[in-house]
Amino acid sequence: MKNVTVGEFIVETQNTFPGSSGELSKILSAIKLASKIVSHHINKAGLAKDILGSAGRDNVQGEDQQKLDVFANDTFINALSARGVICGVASEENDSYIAFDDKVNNDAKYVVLMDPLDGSSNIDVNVSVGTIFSVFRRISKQGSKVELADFLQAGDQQVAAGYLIYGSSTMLVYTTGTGVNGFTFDPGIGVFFLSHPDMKIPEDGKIYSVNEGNLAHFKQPVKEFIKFCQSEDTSNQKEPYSSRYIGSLVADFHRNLIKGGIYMYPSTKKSPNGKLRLTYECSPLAFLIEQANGRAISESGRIMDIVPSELHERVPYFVGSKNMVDQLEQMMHREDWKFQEKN
Ligand code: P6P
Repeated sequence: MKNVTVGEFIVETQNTFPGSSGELSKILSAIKLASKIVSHHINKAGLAKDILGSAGRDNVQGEDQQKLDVFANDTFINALSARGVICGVASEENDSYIAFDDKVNNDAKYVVLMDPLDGSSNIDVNVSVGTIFSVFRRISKQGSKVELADFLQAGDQQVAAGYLIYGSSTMLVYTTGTGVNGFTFDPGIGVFFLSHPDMKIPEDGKIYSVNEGNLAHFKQPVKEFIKFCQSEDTSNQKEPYSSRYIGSLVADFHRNLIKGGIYMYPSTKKSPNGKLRLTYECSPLAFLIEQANGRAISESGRIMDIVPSELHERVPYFVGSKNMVDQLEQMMHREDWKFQEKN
């Protein structure tokens, strides 16, 4: 499919999405619209001082909310509430979920969870940032107000997931469960074109992404795996892997998806359950990576099997090339290093 826009692609693949009357296209058109607005503001952030820096308050994570975080959050929420296909949204920036409690939206079948601007502290230093989103079919009664349970479903119940990366170009990468496709935004005509059809992560990789400043606090299997990544073994033609970590999950994830590699955010002393949030960071990226023949695990097993206990639950996170995640998982299960079961 040459020069296919994401809109044309959705129509051509609509039958893969559980929902007949174009719900996916309406959900993704809301996301597309919001992402174009956010991308435009990010790209001029260096010029317009009024949207740089802190919004002067903390979010539910206790993290200093950047002005663009707030702007991105509002932009995506407004776009998603305007099409009558979403009955509620949960966001990293909001303590609780937001119910779109009106007749039209209460009749909607889907909910969206999102991190509207992950890695936003990197904007001031011009590092790529991203938006991560996850779509579930509601489990509460259609026609009623959305409920918390709609947002606390295991990752393998997702019907769609994806991310925007606002980098040297803006890209939309998403899945509806039949593979992963990437679309690059052409700002000249305001359209996303299919640029990365049927994305698959290489089974092996030679890149590991982790904040090695926390090494002292990692559990033994993680330390051993990192030591393996750094090792040289001429008899097995093993050379040291490259360490690539830019402190922006979507950017690290996107590079590893294309080149192969593993991203790790293990439990640390400061973040005993890891730093990343299960519902709107780890689960959607886990759906994508499994659709691209990769793997995503926590210290207690497959990410997509975990049923969230609360919206902002954090989990240790290891995601990327199948063989690299397999190797780390084998190390985790060695008897002498049995991880303490999550209590
Ligand atoms: P650290 C950004 O705040 C983020 O959530 C991810 O995008 C990124 O990978 C990670 O945290 C960086 O965390 O503790 O290494 O600075």
